[in-house]
Amino acid sequence: MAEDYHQMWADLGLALEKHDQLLSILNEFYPPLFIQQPNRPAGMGYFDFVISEVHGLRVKELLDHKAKGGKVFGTFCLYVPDEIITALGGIPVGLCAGTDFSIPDAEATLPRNLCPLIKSFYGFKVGKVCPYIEATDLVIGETTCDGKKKSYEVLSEIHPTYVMEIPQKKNDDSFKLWKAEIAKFVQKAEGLTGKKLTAQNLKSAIQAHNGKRKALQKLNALRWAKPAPISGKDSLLISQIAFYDDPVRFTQMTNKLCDELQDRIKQGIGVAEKGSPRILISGSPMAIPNWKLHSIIEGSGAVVVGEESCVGERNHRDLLDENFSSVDEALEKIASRYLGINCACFTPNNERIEDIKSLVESLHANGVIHYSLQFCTPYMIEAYKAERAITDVPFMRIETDYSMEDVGQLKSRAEAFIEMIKGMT
Ligand code: BJ8
Repeated sequence: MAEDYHQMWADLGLALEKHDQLLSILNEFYPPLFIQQPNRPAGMGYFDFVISEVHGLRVKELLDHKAKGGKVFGTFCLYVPDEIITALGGIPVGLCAGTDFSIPDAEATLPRNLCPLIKSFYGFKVGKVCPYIEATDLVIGETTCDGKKKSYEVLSEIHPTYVMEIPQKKNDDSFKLWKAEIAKFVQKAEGLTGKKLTAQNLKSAIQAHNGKRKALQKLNALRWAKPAPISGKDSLLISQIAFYDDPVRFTQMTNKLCDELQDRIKQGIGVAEKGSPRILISGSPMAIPNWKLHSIIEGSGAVVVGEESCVGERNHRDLLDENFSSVDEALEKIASRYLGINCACFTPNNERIEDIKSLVESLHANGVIHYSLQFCTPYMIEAYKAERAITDVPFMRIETDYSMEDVGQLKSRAEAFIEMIKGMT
């Protein structure tokens, strides 16, 4: 990091020694996983810089924003409408939830048999190792899976938390409930920020978030090329950074990288050997710094070309309609756009299975790996439907957590899967 941020972290109340350990683990893992990848696009330099400053520069930006009277909102789910927060002058930040480092602290309170993503985020708070959650004025939770909604009750005892009620079905009644829930959230956010939502401030916020989505769409469209011009690991990293970087800067830098990737495609430059199997990953989200499965797959001779995931396609696929003339009309469009996210917490959720099928085709994928975090029941059960529907290419289910204990076993399974695909192509 360019600066020494220890005073800032101390002011946020972090457990400094433990936090230093966390950063040193990250500093040890990151270069071999990312920087030393062969034939890497030069535009990844910006994203390496963001990671080198992961708990530094961006946190400082959030605190500078707060010093001027602005508010920071923490989120854990795609269903929280970021545009409303931005329109009210707040900053939305997707919070850390992707490492087993924070899990032992969580297990002192939460059950062991719980999704690692939930234990990780709770552990970041109780273990005092996440400057982002400490910088937030409010965490916005949601009633998606049982583990999350019950954990928000526990979190609310130690951090300001507000929970949005997410419907479980997609029909007219659910839409009404969801729209009313968004209106309640607007009231809450207006109260916190002291600002009023207008068609004008919403429009510019939507444009900013759509700009980010368009850049991510462009990036992911370029992965459809043969050979893939960027690794799955780097694409995943960019999708993860999208949740907390400044949206305008992120959009500029991602678009710049896309220009470079376009040149690489013209010149036939790829990141994997010609004929490497192309894998689509589908399932539970991979919160930063969860790079486990991508590393295993790409270390086994394949390339990940897409993620049917909330840290991936589900986040950027649908833009928000910018044509409205009143706040009410805008909220209707916001409700509609967000209810189109095909999360396994909904029932039924057949649209997600259709999404996987269409991605297999458009990405020219040679195989699908269905990824469920351990104890993530919605995705674990939906894997069955996905497996039955994907008949054109090989399909493999994986359930894992954030630990390194099963890496050897997962690697053997990934290698066998990739060899099987090679034998078919
Ligand atoms: S919209 S996928 S981000 S809820 S926490 S469901 S991994 S058991 S994160 Fe999610 Fe919103 Fe849906 Fe997307 Fe499973 Fe873990 Fe629950 Fe999870």
